[in-house]
Amino acid sequence: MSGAIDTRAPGPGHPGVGRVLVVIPTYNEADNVTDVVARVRQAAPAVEVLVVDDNSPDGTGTIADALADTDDQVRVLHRPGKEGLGAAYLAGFAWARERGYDAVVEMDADGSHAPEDLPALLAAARDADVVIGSRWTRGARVVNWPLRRLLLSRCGNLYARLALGVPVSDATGGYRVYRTAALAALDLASVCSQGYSFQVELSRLAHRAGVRIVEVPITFAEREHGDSKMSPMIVAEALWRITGWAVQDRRHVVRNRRARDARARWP
Ligand SMILES: Nc1nc2c(ncn2[C@@H]2O[C@H](COP(=O)(O)OP(=O)(O)OP(=O)(O)O)[C@@H](O)[C@H]2O)c(=O)[nH]1
Ligand SMILES: [Mg+2]
Repeated sequence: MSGAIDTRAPGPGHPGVGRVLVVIPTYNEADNVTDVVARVRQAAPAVEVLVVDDNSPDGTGTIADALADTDDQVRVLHRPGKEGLGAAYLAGFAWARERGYDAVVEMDADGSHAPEDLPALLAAARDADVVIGSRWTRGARVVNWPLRRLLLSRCGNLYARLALGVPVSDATGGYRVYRTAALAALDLASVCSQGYSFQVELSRLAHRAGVRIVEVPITFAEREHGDSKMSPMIVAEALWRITGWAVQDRRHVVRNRRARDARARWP
């Protein structure tokens, strides 16, 4: 399924949050997609799932189609080729908005984001606009991650916090709930990230829009099957984009201060 609006009956909705769509982007996740979808359906039976597959050469899209054929609460959005995590999520968000979902969840297909943590994230979404499943808040656990990945995540988060002033411990984390009303308040048309800077970009937009952001501790585990799509290019993209946003934000502050001073001189 891709372009046409699906007319199947909407699901019953998650208590206190409403209709929830869990968006799972996939690229070569044939060994993971069945398990992660089954675990989501088990952990939060009222939610619906959208697998967004970028024409994975390993046949992930066909496996996802078979899951959708046997479960009305699972759908698949097929895209013609690999365009990065950010583009896949934006397509999933648009799909959710067109169909009137109340909240969307971002979740990796590789098992790093435990579907069993989803009820806690959704419970927090009753009183928040954005819920970030955090690896770096009290009560969180990170399992089996090599030291270089731990350092990369810690340093990336420190840089994002210092450079952008985003008041969260895990601005790079990709396990999240967004209320669709809050997403509508973000300037998604301006989003340009492809890789994991997408998460930082949305954290910055949410902070600037003044929506309520809360963090919930999660257990994050290294993937057991398939290959990571993390690459030096993705790290480089995050570095130069965060630096660019920081410069932009500083210019904005300076412009505002000058305008305020000018107004004070000419009452
Ligand atoms: N549709 C789509 N999904 C993607 C693309 N790149 C990555 N993904 C998916 O996005 C999720 C996160 O990708 P990972 O490879 O796990 O990258 P990561 O979690 O940042 O890196 P690791 O921590 O090393 O696993 C997985 O479900 C991937 O299959 C893409 O270009 N298109
Ligand atoms: Mg991963």
